[in-house]
Amino acid sequence: MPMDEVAVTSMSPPQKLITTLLFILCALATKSEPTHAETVRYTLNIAEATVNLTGQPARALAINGQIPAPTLKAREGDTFEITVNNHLSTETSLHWHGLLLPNEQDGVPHVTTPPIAPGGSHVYRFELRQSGTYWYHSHTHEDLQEQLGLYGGIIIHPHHGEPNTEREHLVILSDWNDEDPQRTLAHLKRDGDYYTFKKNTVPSWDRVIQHDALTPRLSQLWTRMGTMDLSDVGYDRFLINGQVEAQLGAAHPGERIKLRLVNASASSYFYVEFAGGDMEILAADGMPVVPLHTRRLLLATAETYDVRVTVPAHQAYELRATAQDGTGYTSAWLGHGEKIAAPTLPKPNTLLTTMHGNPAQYIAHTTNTSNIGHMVHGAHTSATMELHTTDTGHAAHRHGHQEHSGAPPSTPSITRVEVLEDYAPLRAPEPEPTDDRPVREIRLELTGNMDRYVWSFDDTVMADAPPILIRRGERVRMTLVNKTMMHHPLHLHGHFFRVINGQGAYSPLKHTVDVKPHATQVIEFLADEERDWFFHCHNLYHIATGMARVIRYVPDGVMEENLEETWRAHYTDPWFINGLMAVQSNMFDGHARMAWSRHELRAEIEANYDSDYEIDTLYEYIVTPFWGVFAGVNFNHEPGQPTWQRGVWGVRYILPLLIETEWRIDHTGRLRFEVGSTLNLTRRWQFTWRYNTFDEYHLQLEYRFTPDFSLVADYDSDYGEGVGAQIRF
Ligand SMILES: [Cu+2]
Repeated sequence: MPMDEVAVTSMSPPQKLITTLLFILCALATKSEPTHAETVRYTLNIAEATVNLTGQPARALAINGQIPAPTLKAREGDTFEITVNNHLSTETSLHWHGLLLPNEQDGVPHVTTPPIAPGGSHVYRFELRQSGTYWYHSHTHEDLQEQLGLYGGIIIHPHHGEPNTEREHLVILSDWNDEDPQRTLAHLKRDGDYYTFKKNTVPSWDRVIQHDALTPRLSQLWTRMGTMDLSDVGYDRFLINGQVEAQLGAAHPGERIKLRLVNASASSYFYVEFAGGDMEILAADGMPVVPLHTRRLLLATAETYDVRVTVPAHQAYELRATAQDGTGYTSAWLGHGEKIAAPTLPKPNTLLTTMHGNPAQYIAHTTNTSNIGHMVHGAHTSATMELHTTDTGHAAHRHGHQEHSGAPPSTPSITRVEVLEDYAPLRAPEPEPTDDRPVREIRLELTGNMDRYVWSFDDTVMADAPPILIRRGERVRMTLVNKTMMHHPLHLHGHFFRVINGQGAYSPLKHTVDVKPHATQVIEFLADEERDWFFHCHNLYHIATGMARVIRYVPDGVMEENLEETWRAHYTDPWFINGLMAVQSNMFDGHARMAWSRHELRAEIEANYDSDYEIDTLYEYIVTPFWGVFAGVNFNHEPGQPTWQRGVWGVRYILPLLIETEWRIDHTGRLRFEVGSTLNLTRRWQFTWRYNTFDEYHLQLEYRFTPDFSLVADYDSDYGEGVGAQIRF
């Protein structure tokens, strides 16, 4: 009972005496009871910072000068009182990821909590209703603040039970680019495959042939899905606790150490492995699970796991987090002495992935740790089972549990998995009590337009979609159907949900769920809160382009109109301008595109140096990722002739094999059909062809020095052959 809440109003003298005695008793009880709830205060100053993680100084954002931000620690039942001062020149916010709290404390600007203005402050105050490992981060996505360093850990110790005497470490994983994240988003908006050049994963035909991947590649192209994509961004560095390589401290042989793993990356998944042997998983997203041993654990963005490791000997053991896309890793060392490294994982080959497959790149890769595997938890190896598939449907089938059954499965059958990369073996220690709540079914498709880099639910960005309506007292069952070739880490604010994973009433509680490419994942939560809550993909570049929704409790969750208008303006897909300019010996070619959500304005000019030119200015409405309708004006000029101006209308459609087609008609009734595509011959060589029914054609060979600059050679039916240079912007 917090003292400051004891209100003494007008009372008689005996009442006053009794109240005073109670007050003293209460105060004495406070002294003798060390676990009494307290108010835990922090002051967090958000400001610009400079980091040097690559040898070059780069702009970052920090809290109290730290990246990660200070770890917030308290006990369950305590009250956090956190003063946040914004020293930036832009708005900011902080969200307490995974914490159950009153709606207005949740920290989503323009949805639950007002943004903190430049120079402004905000005091968050809420009681801690849970224990475990959580984290906090900026929820201001417009300038992608989380990518720049605004994240930190939260550790809440349980109120009851034995205090943990084991040594423990917080391990915060993140990803880093020196490039400003707004540039990164602009690059992705220009070309969703932009960073495949940097990562050397261009799905080029030389690699297809080299990897004998013709069938899967043709299948990918036929379904127009492109290649599986394990991450959109090519990062410079991956970090543990803000460092490329971290030292966690001393460790003694036989000592059991608890590691609180937090994936605070903007858009990276990590495989985590300990060189000293298995990890024992104790909790997922802060909630305890039946202990499960594993060699390697896949951590989706925004998830947390508590694991326990046992130190084999007087040596330094690596805890390695390898980015899922295989482009790098970060290490933390436990103990001192001879260094024992964790294995290097092979780079995944996404070319070999088809729509219903998985790269399976890490299957049974246990080589150089097998010699120490027996030292740790050897008793469990008899129950070892390999989890190869990433398809949760397969997993459920394999375990034979009923998906939605309230009946507890007989016995937990899995105590160890080699690689934990789906949720099937995770099991809550206590069954969920049965109830007869009404069930609300919600089906959401996870959608994206990789060509234009727009991410969404049901092909609609948040700004264009109504809130998802639920009622207090319901059981909400969300069926999440991933229609894309990417993983999406979906996060629900203010609630825990059950990940329906085949464990029946023992389905684990989480706040973030990875939905794998082309997989379906069901989650269920009890609607016991009020007002509006955010539900979104935790890939920062996906939320920034619209992959989010408001989940609204009705009727008491109705928000004021002006607040709703605010979030509509802030949670849309922002517009970007991009294009190219090619200066060649025979012609000039320029394209500019301004694109946002389902809309696109385009201007295209082709000209020679003899005042012969053609200009298209068009507006296109994108109906689905595969087709759009457009209208505009075409200008055509030839020397000695008057300039033609024609109104044009048409349809653009992408055929299987990613062949682009366009039907257009002008106001004089002339119909034109055009077809063309671009082929990546190698990482650097590209070939583009285009032909239309006016017998015009264009062939271009391009050599890319960077994704921005190339040399080109072409032949055009109107302008002849030429060579030149091309820049993209
Ligand atoms: Cu996503």
